[in-house]
Amino acid sequence: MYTVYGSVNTRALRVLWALEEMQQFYQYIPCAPQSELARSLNITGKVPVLVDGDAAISDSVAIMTYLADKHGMLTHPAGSLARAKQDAMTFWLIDEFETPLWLAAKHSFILPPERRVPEIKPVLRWEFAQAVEVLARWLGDKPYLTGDQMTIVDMLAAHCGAWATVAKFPIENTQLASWMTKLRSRAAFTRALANDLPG
Ligand SMILES: N[C@@H](CCC(=O)N[C@@H](CS)C(=O)NCC(=O)O)C(=O)O
Repeated sequence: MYTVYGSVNTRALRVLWALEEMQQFYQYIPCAPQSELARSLNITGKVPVLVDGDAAISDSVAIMTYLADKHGMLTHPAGSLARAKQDAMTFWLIDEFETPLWLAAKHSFILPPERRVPEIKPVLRWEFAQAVEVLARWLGDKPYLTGDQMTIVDMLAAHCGAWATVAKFPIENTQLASWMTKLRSRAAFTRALANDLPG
């Protein structure tokens, strides 16, 4: 049985979504970043954390990759060329698509107020818009980023798309935006989100 620590308004949502897609049993424990609990599980105090047996694994992408490899789902096999391309896309998404969103969050509400530089935000919006266009070209007319098969890289992109909406970073490419919305309309995503509903 897996245990996920975090909350659906953090990158933990990616992990919950992956577990739902893979139809794995898990326990969900709400855990705020930098709480005592988060620090006891992860030296950085960040969430999400996945506990599997005696091991606590940090980093949403590391966790998704671990689960995908372990269950042989939502990934191309490790060691294949298709996987190398999937991984290249994953790292690009983190570098270029997620980073402007993360920096905007840092300079809005995460860094100590005296360290925030609000003037950076227009540059981050511009960088994000560039990345949107690259991602749209990468997707092209394919059903998924790596071809016909949905993988964790599609989920990562769609999760960042939801984050962008909340952060008011527009995804002006309508084809890409509707592709992301379709991914997020999957039943597994809805079930993952429901983890934080009352009752
Ligand atoms: N690369 C990590 C980033 C984790 C991360 O920064 N999580 C945020 C919540 S989404 C957090 O814990 N922030 C608190 C902090 O940075 O101190 C991942 O993908 O899990």
